[in-house]
Amino acid sequence: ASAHSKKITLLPVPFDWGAGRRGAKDGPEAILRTGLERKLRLLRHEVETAPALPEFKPLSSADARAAPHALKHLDAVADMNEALALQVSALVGQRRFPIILGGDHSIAIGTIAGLSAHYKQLGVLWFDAHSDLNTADTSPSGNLHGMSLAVSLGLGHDRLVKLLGRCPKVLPEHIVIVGARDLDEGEKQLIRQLGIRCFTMQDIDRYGIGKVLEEAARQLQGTDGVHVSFDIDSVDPNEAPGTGTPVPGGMSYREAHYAMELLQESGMVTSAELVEVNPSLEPGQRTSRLASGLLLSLLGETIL
Ligand code: HAR
Ligand code: MN
Ligand code: MN
Ligand code: MN
Repeated sequence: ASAHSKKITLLPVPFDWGAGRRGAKDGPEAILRTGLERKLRLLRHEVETAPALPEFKPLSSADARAAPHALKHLDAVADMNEALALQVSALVGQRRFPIILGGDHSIAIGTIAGLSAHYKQLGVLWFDAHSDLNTADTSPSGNLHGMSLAVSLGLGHDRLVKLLGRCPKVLPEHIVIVGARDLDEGEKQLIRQLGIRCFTMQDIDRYGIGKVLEEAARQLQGTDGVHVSFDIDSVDPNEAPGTGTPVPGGMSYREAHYAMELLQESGMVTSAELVEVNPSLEPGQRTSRLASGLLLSLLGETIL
């Protein structure tokens, strides 16, 4: 095995109660069907696919009452993330490189909680059309996948921010958002107030994705681990139509791949997750293939 070979564990998380519409729970299976495990082995990594996280569902009675609630399906989201955090923490403890396959973006709560048990200065690179920085007070939807980054900063319901004890899991100066183009008013205020580094699509237009990633890496100097949380809706809907909240004007196919290629070269990434692939929203496999391809670029696949 080469010097860069990793012990990778693919962890499927078939969960979509954090999103406004169902279907992302079938994302992990669709991504795995592309042959991701086999292709990662061709890159000389040691790879295992863990059993999928069990399905966590809202109790039907609680579900019925959930509609007016500002935090939809809180119990299911909290229970799932607690189980996920324990698994991710165990994997890092075994010196494995976790790749979490979602699932909607609320799973980042558990992933980051698990990582933060080992990385005291965790850096988070958040690729997303959105910033997922809402709280119960600012969320226009009550959907918890729009709040996961805020929760990781310690802002949100007690059951979520205190997972595994430590709060907050990550500091504002150790977060970089890339690809944003749909931010709610409360999210914009929080970004300014906390000074969070947020590279919007305009920044990518102006400076190019290469320069943006260079700046992102500079921002994350001094962290002891870097997690890539990749929401597939950061990519343009023409390339990634199979996702629940598509927003026009996203990263191109090559911009997204080049970002992953640069991160591979930097050697700074210690974990990754790929979320919001919803196979029910497209007839083919375009989006799951893209998702798989991006992870392969991040783990060392090159064109030549
Ligand atoms: N900002 C909106 C909300 O909070 C929509 C965000 C949810 N969509 C995502 N997250 N895919 O990145 O409801
Ligand atoms: Mn997201
Ligand atoms: Mn998003
Ligand atoms: Mn620092």
